[in-house]
Amino acid sequence: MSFLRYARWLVAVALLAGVAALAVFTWEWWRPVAQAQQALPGAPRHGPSHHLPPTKGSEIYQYAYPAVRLPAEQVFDPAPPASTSGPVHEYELVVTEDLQHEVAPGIKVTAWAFNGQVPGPVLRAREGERIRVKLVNNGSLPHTIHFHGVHPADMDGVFELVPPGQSYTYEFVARPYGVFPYHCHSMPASQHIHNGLYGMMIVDPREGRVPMRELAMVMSAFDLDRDGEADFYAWNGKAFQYADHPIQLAVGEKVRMYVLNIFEEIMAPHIHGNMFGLIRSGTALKPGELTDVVSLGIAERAILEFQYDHPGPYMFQCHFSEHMELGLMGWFQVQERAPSTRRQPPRPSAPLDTHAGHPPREAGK
Ligand SMILES: [Cu+2]
Repeated sequence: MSFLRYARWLVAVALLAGVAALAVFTWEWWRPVAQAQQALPGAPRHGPSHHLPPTKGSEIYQYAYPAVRLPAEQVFDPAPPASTSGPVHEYELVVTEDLQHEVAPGIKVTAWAFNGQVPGPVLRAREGERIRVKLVNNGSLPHTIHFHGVHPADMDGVFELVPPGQSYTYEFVARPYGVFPYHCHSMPASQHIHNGLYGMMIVDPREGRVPMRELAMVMSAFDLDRDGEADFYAWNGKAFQYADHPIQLAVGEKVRMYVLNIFEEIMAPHIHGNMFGLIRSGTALKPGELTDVVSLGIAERAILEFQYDHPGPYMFQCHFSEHMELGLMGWFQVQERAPSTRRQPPRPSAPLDTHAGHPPREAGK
C-alpha cells in the first residue's frame, strides 16, 4: 500500500470517528433538555397519562348521575358528633391494615384505618376539657397518633411507637379551640398517613358555637397503583359519593362546614352559587372574611359558614380541576322551605336538625 493510499484511509477513518463522536455528543446534550421540556406543566406526555387513572373512575363519572352509583348505606355520614360538654371525652381508635376500602363503586384499595373507616372518626371536645384516646394496634407495624394542638411531648405521638398487639393512651387538655388533624406519625409517614390513618378533631369554644347544621369534610387522595400519583381524590374517603347522594339542605338553613386537607397538595374548597364566612383553622368565634374559595395547604383546615338563598343543586368542589374530575366534588341539593312555613320566623327553642343526608324538619312540626 502506497503512503498516499494509507493516508487517505487514515483521514476517512478519522472523519467517520469525528462524525460519530459529534452525534453522540449532540444526543447527550439535547436529551436532558428535551426531558425537562416534557416535564413542564402542560407539555404532552408519552405513555399513559398521569391525569387519568388506569381504572374506570374518571370516565364514568361526570356531572350527571353515573350508571354505577355508590350504595347509599356506604356513603360516609358527613355529620360530626354533636358538641357535648363533660370533664373527659374518651375514644378508642383501633388500627388495622387490611381494610378493603371502596374508594369508588367496585374500585377497592387496601387501606390502613382507624376503626375500619377512612377518614377516622371525628373526635370532639370543648376547650379546657380532657380528651383521652386509647390507640389499639391490631396491625403488623408500629403505629402512633399525632394530634395537632397544644399538649405535652409524650402525648405528641412521635416518640412512643405502639408495637403490634399493644396499646397506648393519649390524654391531654383540649386547647385551643379550632379544627385539627390527627394522623399516624410512624415512618414512612407518607405511607402511614396516605394509606388512610388520619381524621379530624374539633375543639369547641367553652361556650360552644351558635347551633347550625354541621358537616365535617376531610379532603384526601388515593394512589391505587402506588406510582406516587393520586388516582382518586375524595371528600370523606370516597370519590363522588356526594354526587351520587347529594347532601340535602334547605333554603335559609345555616350551615357550618369543617374542612381539613390531609393530602400533600394544595386544595381549594369552593362552593357554588354562594359565599361563605371563613374562619381559618377554626380559631375564632366569627368569620373574618367573606369569600367563595380558600386555599388549604397540607394539614390546613378551616370553618366555612353559609346559607343558601335559592333552591336547587349546587356543586361543592375542590377548585383544582384535576382533583374535581377525579372525585373531589359533590352536590348540595337545596330544598325550598314549605310555603306554609315560609313567613314564620324560626322558634328560638326549636331543636335544629343535625342529621346529614335528610331534609331538615319543617319549622312548626
Ligand atoms: Cu401507622
